Parts: sequence; C-alpha cells; structure tokens
Amino acid sequence: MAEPVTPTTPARAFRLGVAGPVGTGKTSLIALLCRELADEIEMGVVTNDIYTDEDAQILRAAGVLEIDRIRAVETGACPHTAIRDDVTPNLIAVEDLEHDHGPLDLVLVESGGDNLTATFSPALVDAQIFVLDVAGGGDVARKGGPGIARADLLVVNKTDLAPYVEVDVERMLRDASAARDGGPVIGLSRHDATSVGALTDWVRHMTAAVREGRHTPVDPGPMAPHSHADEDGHVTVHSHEHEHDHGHAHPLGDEQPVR
Ligand SMILES: Nc1nc2c(ncn2[C@@H]2O[C@H](COP(=O)(O)OP(=O)(O)O)[C@@H](O)[C@H]2O)c(=O)[nH]1
Ligand SMILES: [Mg+2]
Repeated sequence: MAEPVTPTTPARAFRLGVAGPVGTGKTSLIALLCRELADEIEMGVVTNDIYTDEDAQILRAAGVLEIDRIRAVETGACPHTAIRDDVTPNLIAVEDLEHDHGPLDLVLVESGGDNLTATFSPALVDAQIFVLDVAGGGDVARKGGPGIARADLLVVNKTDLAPYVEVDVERMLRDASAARDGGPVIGLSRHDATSVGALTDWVRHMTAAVREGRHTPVDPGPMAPHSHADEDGHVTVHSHEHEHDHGHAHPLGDEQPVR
C-alpha cells in the first residue's frame, strides 16, 4: 500500500487584503512588498478599482512582479461589495492566478479604497492590513472604525511627511495602538529601511502562520453606512450590515437615495 503523502505545500496561497482610504499608499505598499519579497516567496496581486485597472497598470509599470501575476477586478459602483458581500469576482481572480502561476505563497488583494469603512470578508482574505497616512491628519487613528480597530495590522504610512503636515507620529502611533487594544501598528515610510523591515517581517511571519495553520481569520466587522454617486450623479446611502446568503452586484435592501 502506498505511503500517505504529507503535503509540503499548502492547498492554496495566503490571501492578504490591503484596505484603507484613497491615497494612503495601498498600491505603493504592495509594490514595496513585491520588491522586497518576490525573490524569496511566490507572489501574485489582485487590484480592485471602480471603473479602471489603473492600480494594476501602476504595479505592472513599476516592474516589481511579472506582468501576468498582477490582475485587475473592476468593481463597478461600490468597491465594498466586491470585497465584502459578493467576493466572487475577486475569488475567481485569485484562483486564476494560482492556476496560472501556482503554487503561490502569497496573493495580495488591494481594495478599491474610498473612506474609513472598507473591510474584507474573511471569505476572501485570511488576514488584512488597514492603511492610514500621516497626511490624513494625526487624529484619524482616534476616529476608529472596524479596519482601524480590528484589521490584523494597522499601517500609519508616509511618516517621512510628518514634519510637513505637522503631525506628531509617536502620538499618532500611540493613539492607533490604544484604538486597537494593543494590536499591531507599524509606522511606515518607504524611505525608512527599518520600518520597511518591520512590515516585511510581519508579512513573513503571517505567511508562515497561515501556512502552518496557526492563524484564524477574523472578521473586523461590518461597515458603517456610506454613500456612492453613480455616473448620473445620483447618490445613494447604504450599509453592508446584513449578511446576504446570495450574491448580487449591489445590495438594495437598505439603500436610501440622497437628494
Ligand atoms: N512621501 C511618501 N509618499 C508616499 C509613500 N507611500 C506612498 N506615497 C505616495 O502617496 C500617493 C498615493 O499612493 P498610492 O499607493 O497610489 O495610494 P492608494 O490610493 O492607497 O493605492 C502616491 O503619490 C505615492 O507616491 C511614503 O512612504 N512616503
Ligand atoms: Mg491604489
């Protein structure tokens, strides 16, 4: 009788979400991770943009990863739906990447950011990073929200800009840590090698923890109600509080038009 086979590679890659407001540096952080880690672990990237594949194009142009390992999902009006309620297009993109380039160790998924409320469903990612930046103001970390409070890692980015925007980084990091009950927080600047090392060490550690089954995905919690404008300028407010057992492009049940 054949010996039972002990798997040496995991069944699938570690899926790591990167969320946070527009412009805080999610695409830059992903480019940084690819640049630092692609020689030692097998990686892929999935980006989410509302109408374009601009983030994927930026990453491809940066030359940090083989072009075909960077895939784009166009989310339509609500970027949250694609990472929270109906994750199917993202799951298909991740699985296609693994099929074409696997076995992969790590797939990074960038959310289409817009405000402080976006969090990934654990159905899509095993862990998530929430990205703030000092330019958004020193008090942002105190404002809380599910991503700030309960993402697996909070990054306070662009610390090199702190003197120009008059933010006390140490205080912002202390506030962030308090908002997270001591959960991990990294102050990051791509110009500061020590902070880049702290980020890559966290990712290495998590990749190993997921591979060895030592990590349990946690849902940071539902988003607060928020609004979107469609192409005709109509604005609707909705929330993602209710879990849906069926997939659809946009949950309509709790939407209210804003005039
Ligand atoms: N000074 C500084 N700028 C940064 C840093 N990281 C990102 N940026 C800049 O912040 C802007 C927004 O970055 P991007 O990655 O596109 O943000 P995203 O919208 O969250 O994906 C870009 O102009 C980046 O060059 C950093 O560590 N320091
Ligand atoms: Mg981006």
